[in-house]
Amino acid sequence: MHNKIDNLFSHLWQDYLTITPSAKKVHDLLEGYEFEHSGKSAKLDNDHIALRTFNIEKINLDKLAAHFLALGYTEQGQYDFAEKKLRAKHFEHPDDTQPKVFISELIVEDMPAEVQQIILKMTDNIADNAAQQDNFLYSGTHWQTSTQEYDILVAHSEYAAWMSAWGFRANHFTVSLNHMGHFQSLAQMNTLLKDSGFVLNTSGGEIKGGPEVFLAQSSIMADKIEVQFANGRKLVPSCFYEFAQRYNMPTGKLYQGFVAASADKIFESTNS
Ligand code: OOG
Ligand code: NI
Repeated sequence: MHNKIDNLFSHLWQDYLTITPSAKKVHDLLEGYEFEHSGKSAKLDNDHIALRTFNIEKINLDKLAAHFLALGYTEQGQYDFAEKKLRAKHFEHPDDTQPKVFISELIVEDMPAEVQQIILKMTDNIADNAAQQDNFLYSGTHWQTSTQEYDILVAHSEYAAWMSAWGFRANHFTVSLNHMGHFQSLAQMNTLLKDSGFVLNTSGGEIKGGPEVFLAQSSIMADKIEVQFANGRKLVPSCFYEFAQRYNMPTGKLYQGFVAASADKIFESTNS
């Protein structure tokens, strides 16, 4: 089972790296920094990944989640983002050294008619059983959209536009600060990131949440990558890296959930 989980995350990671040049740079920077300052060779620990989709039956949140349920994960939390027309669930493995998974879906029927039309056209030709394929979670787009369609989507939903450009893949990995020797706080890590030229997502502040909600999070803005659309190329946001510090609850157990108010702002790391 663990080999299968490792194998899935390794595919997701490789796919993510191909469109997120900053991720490799951040990864090397933090591992190097840990080694220099704590003397031990350090391997970064991934707190969680996130996946996105549309609430269209054949490819909805539950279809993506099925891949993780088959690997022993269970559903642990539900979140609503009324303004962004999104809902989400998070999944955990009984072995809490395995990364958590955050999956969201856009509520398509709550979008304006022209947005719904574009999404239905994009997803119409996807086979009913496509989401069951082993590689579905890192299969990218299954459609061709134009830059005009992207522009219509982006005006109404950054999330829908991101999906049109990138499809099914991890949109971020997350460095777990709890597993690092040198860094004591997210603020300290953010300073290193900024000094190294990375741009933080400042929506809702550089640090979202904190000890009072048992989870502090920050992220850098997504890289911008040229995408081949049906009618030409366009530079659009791809994926980003997140940083998370978890705190013990009064029970003495480390909090494993997410925080809706913070997640709402983390989504904006792929805004154009
Ligand atoms: C997910 C945003 C939420 C978190 O850690 O709160 C999230 C997304 O951008 O798809 O990852
Ligand atoms: Ni996240």
